Amino acid sequence: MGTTTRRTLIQTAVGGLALASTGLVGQLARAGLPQGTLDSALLESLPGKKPLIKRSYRPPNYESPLTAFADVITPNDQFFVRWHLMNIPEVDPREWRLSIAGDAAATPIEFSLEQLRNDFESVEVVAVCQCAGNRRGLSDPHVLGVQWGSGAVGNARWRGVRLRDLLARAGLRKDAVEVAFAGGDLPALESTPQFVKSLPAWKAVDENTIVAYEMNGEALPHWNGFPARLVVPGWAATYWTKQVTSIQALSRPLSGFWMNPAYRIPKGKFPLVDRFVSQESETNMPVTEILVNSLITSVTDGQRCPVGRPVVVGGLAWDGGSGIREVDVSVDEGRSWESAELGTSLGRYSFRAWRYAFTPHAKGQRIVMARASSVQGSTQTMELIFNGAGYHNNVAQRVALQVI
Ligand SMILES: Nc1nc2c(c(=O)[nH]1)N[C@H]1C(S)=C(S)[C@@H](COP(=O)(O)O)O[C@H]1N2
Ligand SMILES: [Mo]
Repeated sequence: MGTTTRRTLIQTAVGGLALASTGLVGQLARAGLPQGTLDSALLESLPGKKPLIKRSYRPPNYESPLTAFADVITPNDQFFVRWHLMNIPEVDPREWRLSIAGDAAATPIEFSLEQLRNDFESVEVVAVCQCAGNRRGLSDPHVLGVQWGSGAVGNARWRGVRLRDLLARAGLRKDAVEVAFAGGDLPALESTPQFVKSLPAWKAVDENTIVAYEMNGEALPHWNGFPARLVVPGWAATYWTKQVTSIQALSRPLSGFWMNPAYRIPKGKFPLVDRFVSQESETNMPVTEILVNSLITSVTDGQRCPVGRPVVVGGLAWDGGSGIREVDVSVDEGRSWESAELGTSLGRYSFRAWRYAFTPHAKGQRIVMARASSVQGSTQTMELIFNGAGYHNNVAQRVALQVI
């Protein structure tokens, strides 16, 4: 990383400290200002990114503001950023190597970026990358962890090579139970475990699981895993290892902090279909696929709307890969629901746009809500399914409009 870049980073950090010490955000929150105002008080730029909402600086955790979701494809420079560890190297693409080994790989092998680009069929998938903890900050009661609002999610067109093609070249054996992934990032303290995650073998060899070297037609941004990252369509982003350097085919389940106790949910509490059996315990299981969800993007909390004029309630919906069947909108706080019009599908792993127009005829507060349903048959919940880590928040959103 060049000196200019580093200076920018330091200035950003100092700006963040100043903001925290004046307690501006706290004051705004106490004044009861809408979420949009609170978020804009936290806007900050990382090098190469437009302003994002800072949740922490070291490690860098920045979520996308609502403006990033104007289109079904989230622009690279507004895509959220989430890292667990402090030391994120600047990777030289000529020196970068991806090794594939492990006790369930008969012929361990290593690839350069050139080889990934030239020696394998390149494939494309549009897929939602969502942190399992998206909306954790909205959990009631409050839970520990990065206090994400609704912006730890994004949708991109990913291009790369099928993981199963790479595994085949490494001689993947039939006794492989899991495939593990490590990136280039390292902890600041030796006592902090490296970020290593695994997938069940069946998901690793799914034709849609890829090692991506392109995002929306460009190289991946540094903050989103340059030069290559895992893309696991349908599954929570914890499995989407960035700056991936090592892949291990394993005949036994992976242990380690980031598999257990991290990213665990109580068994049987969520309507999930995909199983990660080798990691399940009596009482809990790892997060797997993304729950059906939606985001209202066309109107915001506290927005003023003139009486007698049409209001468009629109946004995005997504799920864990079955596709969106329907989005229902309520303009009377959930008493009645109408179907929204769906936009073109970019594939079952993608965000899907939707919209519904109505005309308010009376002044006063108007609560609008959206609730998506998936092809697989799940619908967003009306009440939070509470869990201690604040994962999988897919409560139907409420936005209060002021009709004037
Ligand atoms: N190497 C590495 N990859 C990682 C992580 C990490 O800390 N290190 N975090 C994961 C988690 S929890 C999330 S939510 C996504 C975030 O992807 P993004 O920063 O591109 O939005 O990266 C995943 N891949
Ligand atoms: Mo995450």
